[in-house]
Amino acid sequence: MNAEFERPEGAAADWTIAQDWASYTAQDHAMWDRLFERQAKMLPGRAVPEFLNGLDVLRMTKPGIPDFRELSERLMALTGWQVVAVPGLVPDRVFFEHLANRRFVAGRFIRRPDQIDYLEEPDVFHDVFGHVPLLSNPAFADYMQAYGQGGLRADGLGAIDRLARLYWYTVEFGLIRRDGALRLYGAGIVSSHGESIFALDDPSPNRLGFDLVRLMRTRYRIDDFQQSYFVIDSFDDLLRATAETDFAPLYRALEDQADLEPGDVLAEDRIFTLGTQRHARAKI
Ligand code: HBI
Ligand code: FE
Repeated sequence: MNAEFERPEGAAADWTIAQDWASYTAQDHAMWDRLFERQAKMLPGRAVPEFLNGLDVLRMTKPGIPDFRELSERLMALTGWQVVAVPGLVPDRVFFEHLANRRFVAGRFIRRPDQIDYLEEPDVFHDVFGHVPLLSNPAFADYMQAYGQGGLRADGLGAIDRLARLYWYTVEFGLIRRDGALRLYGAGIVSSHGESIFALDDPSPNRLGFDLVRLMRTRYRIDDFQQSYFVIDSFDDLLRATAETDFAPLYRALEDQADLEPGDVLAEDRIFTLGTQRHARAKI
C-alpha cells in the first residue's frame, strides 16, 4: 500500500517519538476540546455504548489532549494496550508490528482550524478520540491485535491491499447492530462530524451485512464519505470471523475474482439499506 518512505530524524527504529505532552499550546488543547464537544454532543444514541463507555473509563472526558502515558496506564490495566506517538503515517510492517504487540500508534499533532472537517494524515483527534476508546473493550482489543498479526502474515503473501480493506470497512468505517438498530463504531466515522450523521441517517449509502471475503473484494474511497458501510452483529463475531480463519486460502481464491466497486450490491448481500447513491453521484 504505502511505498517506502524515510523515517524522520528523531524517531526511534520502531518509528515512535515522544508525545511531549507539555509542549502542546493552549490553542492545541482548545482545538481538541472543540472537536471533542462537537462529537460528544452527537454520539450518544449513535455510537455503540462500548465506545462511549471507553471515553468514560479512560477519563477521556476531561478537557485537553490526553497524555498518552496516562491513557496507556488505564488501557494497560483494562486490556493490556498502550498508546504510542508517531510522526505521521508509518510503513505497513511497522504499523502491523505495533498492533501485534498491543501498541496503538497515534499522531501527536492536531489539525489546524482550516482542517477542522477534513485532513489527510491522521492527527491526534482521529487517532485517539476515534480509535482508543474501543481498545478498552476486550473483544475489540483482541481483534486489533489479530489484525496486526494477520497483517504481518499478509505481507509475506502479497495480500496487504486485501487486508487493508478489512481494516477500512471495520476499524475505520464499521457499523454494528444493537437492539434492532444500527450504531457507529468505526474511528473514521465517530471522529468525523459529517460522517457520523451521513453513515447512519443519509439515504445515499448502502448498509450491508459483514462478510469477510466480500469485504476484502471491495474497493474503497479515501476522498469522500463511503458508498457502502458493512454491519457486524457483535465484536465477538468480528473477532471470531478473523482470529479463527486462515486467510491464505481466501487470498488465493480472491485472485480469480474481480474487485467490487464501492457502491456495488450483490444478490447474496444481506441488505440493511439499499442506498440511493445520490451523494456519490452528485460529485461526479
Ligand atoms: N500509520 N500512523 C499510521 N496510522 C495508520 O492507520 C496506518 C499507518 N500505516 C499503515 C496503515 N495504517 C495501513 O496501511 C494498514 O492498515 C494497511
Ligand atoms: Fe484511523
